[in-house]
Amino acid sequence: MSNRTFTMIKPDAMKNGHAGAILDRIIKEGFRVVALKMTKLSEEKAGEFYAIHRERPFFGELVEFMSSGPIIAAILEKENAVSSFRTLIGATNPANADEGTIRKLFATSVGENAVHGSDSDENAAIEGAFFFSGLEQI
Ligand code: YYY
Ligand code: MG
Repeated sequence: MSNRTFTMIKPDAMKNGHAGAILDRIIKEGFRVVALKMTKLSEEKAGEFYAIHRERPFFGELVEFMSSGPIIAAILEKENAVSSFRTLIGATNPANADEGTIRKLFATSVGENAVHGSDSDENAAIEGAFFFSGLEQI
């Protein structure tokens, strides 16, 4: 089991001023920041990142939203990082997210849900490498 996951603070949370609170919560929950940057995805890059969802009805909106403003991308380290972080962020739809989770606290809607979290060790590695070179990982 890998001890790393990958996250993005999405454009809604950035625009709504929640980036600091979200990073603070992540660090207080015991995740170590391995790599971190603010960037903005082009539509092409957002489509590439979410290629697995290409056939889903929400794909167009997802790509438009994820390229609509800056994001913060980060690689995080903690024991059991992928599932521990998925628990911390809560369900995809904030209406179904547990009390106290990041999505319950900060998400706007199912589409604009504040944060990304990798769903497997394999995807965590792929997604981390999408944004960061080995030299950028401390
Ligand atoms: O991993 P997670 O982000 O919780 O959900 P996914 O099922 O991987 O979907 C990725 C992304 O797509 C989700 O965070 C918001 C968006 N989305 C949507 O807009 N509408 C849906 N019904 C499902 C997902
Ligand atoms: Mg997912």
